[in-house]
Amino acid sequence: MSEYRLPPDENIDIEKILQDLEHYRPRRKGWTWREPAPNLTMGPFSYHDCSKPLKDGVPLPPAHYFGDVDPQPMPVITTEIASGRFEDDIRRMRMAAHHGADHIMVIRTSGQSHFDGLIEGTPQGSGGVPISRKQVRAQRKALDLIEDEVGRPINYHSYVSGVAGPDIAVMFAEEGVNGCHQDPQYNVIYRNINMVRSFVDAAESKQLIAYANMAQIDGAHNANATARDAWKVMPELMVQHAINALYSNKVGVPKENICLSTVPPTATPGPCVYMDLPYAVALRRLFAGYRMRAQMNTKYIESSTREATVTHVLNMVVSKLTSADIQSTITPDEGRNVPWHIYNIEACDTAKQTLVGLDGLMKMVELKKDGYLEEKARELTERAVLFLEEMVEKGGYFAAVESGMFVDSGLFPERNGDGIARKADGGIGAGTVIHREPDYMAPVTAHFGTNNVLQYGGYPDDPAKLIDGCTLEKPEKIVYIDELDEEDNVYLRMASVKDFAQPNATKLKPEMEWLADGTVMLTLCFPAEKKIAEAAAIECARRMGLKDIAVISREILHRAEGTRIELKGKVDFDIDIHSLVIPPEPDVLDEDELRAAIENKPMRVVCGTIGEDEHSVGLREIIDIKHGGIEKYGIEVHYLGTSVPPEKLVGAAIELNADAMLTSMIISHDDIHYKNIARIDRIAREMGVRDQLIFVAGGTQVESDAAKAAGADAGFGRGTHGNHVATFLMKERDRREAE
Ligand code: Z98
Repeated sequence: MSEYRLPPDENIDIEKILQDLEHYRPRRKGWTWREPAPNLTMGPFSYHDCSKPLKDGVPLPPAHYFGDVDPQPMPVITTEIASGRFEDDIRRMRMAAHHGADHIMVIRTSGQSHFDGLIEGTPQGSGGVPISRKQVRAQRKALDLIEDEVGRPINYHSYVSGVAGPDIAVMFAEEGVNGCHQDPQYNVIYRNINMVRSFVDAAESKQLIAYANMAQIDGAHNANATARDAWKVMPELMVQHAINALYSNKVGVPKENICLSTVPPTATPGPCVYMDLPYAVALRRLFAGYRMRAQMNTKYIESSTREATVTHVLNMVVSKLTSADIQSTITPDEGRNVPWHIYNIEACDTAKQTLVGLDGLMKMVELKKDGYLEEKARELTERAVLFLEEMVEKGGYFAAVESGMFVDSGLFPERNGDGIARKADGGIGAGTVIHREPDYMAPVTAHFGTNNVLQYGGYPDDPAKLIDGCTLEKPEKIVYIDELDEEDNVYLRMASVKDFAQPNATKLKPEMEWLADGTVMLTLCFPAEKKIAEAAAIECARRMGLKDIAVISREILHRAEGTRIELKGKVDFDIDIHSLVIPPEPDVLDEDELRAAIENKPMRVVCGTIGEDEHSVGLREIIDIKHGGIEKYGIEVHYLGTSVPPEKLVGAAIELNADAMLTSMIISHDDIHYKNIARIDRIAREMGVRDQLIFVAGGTQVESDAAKAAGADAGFGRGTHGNHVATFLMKERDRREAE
């Protein structure tokens, strides 16, 4: 086995992952939940329902105010990855794991449901990745390394529905896949696969899911995503959950591995929590003991990331008020169809931020046990029971599907006649189920039904013993196929972007989903109506040299006054890494050196925010001893206040015989900050004191070079601390004295 370990600050080497895959064996099988961390304290805070922290991760942006804490909520966090190239997805998995994902769902290439066998090799997919043994192995192997790095097990997941369900289930059990979707109803309703075949296949698949201790997610949420009025299918959703949950449990999957795929069915601008919460309460009550996988509502997602994020957050409020064992973070990806790295990561952060932000909520609030919430939850349950009764009356599930009972957009028992009807003897794979012959023998572990090994001298409790173990116990019996397609495989794809591949890349290109895809996104705002703005945005992108331009979203700021356009395009140049000019890290003297220098030779500064600028917080951070500002080193600071006129600043510097002037400006409209810098410089020159005064300008929008060009000696932007400014003042004084 390879000894490759991930270097913490270097890129993953995909070539190393692909080496020796033939001999890779999964190091564990089965699903892992997060470990609770009761009484967790991190930095200045105590948490109430968080899980064990990560060994290494990327905290939320404001964490640096709080000692870089990165608390992890209790639910397993899912990220769905679907770029079509598994080798690029591995890099995204590493990013997602560092942002808190521990459930990686790999979407399949479109049409894989209808393949009636396994795919081999690593062809490129569309809308997802062709799931094959090699691809699964490579990703599971990479995840082993990634989980060592973050210090938490990562669950790997894909789909077992479809015509080749049992074949895939065997492969997943062999390869240590930790979770999967499996629901025969999905085949029947959405993929038009024959019902009899689907339910027989499901028994076999579920047996393997039970054997490998995988978590299973059902497909009920698809009714929500498909029905015309998604919120009206709530009773049916419960029935679909019930059918798959009970069927799985009877086959042998333990309840705690059976996850209901539940979606809050409504979305804004509907009063969604008012409608979704009773449903969530009813579901959790009816299915106590099963797990809840809270998927977000994707049915109504449009292309605004902001809007999708709010829906995600509202969905998680429902999760928090009820429960979620797995929280999905599908947010902008599925709805917007821009399945990019950045959206996976944003959505993981949205989940982490929301769930941690709501930590301890249920210690303070309680759902009402009477009134609307209870009555509505009860009403929905009653409608579901009536649905089930009608199904039984009709002659069972198959008859009910034939009559179009499912995915009808009426709120049961109301019917709209727009359900999806399938024939029991129709669909893909119809007539392919045959009775076992009396001498049928299956000397394999985890097979549904009779193995018939006894008559061949075998042991019914250990049927594979007859052949000295099947592939589940003896992975060396697996026939590993590297590649089948000479023109469509990972080696060729990687060769085509060889110069860009880390760790030894020589070139860089921006990317959104694939190495060197060259994709960029632009946000533009035009003072025009939608159609004009869209055409103008495309023209802008064309003149900027982008290729393959496509608009992603349009948002009206006002019908005539403004439209916001987001578009994507590709750049056709690449950047030579070695030609890049990387600015040096800020030069910072240590605290003792700074103190000693000031003690040796005191320094006095005058400062203020300038012009019409009332924002004093940033400047305070730089000067106040409390915030680690320059006073701390003994510098004498004269704070003149806010909105100080430039003349007054220079005048005060002369009057106090100061060594330096410090200004801060946040307002940057019409470049007023640079204009004020130029005025201060000019006044100081006119008064003949410029050479005696060091002049430092700061503010969030201040760029060092532009500030210098405008007339300051230095400019300090976002992220500056007192020690940066103090170091500059010391060094500049020394430099001037040496002249
Ligand atoms: C999700 N983003 O669930 P093909 N089986 C079941 C499914 O629900 C799905 C598939 C198979 C969603 C994804 N679900 C939607 C029960 C898909 C997928 O290969 O696309 O047909 O299988 O998280």
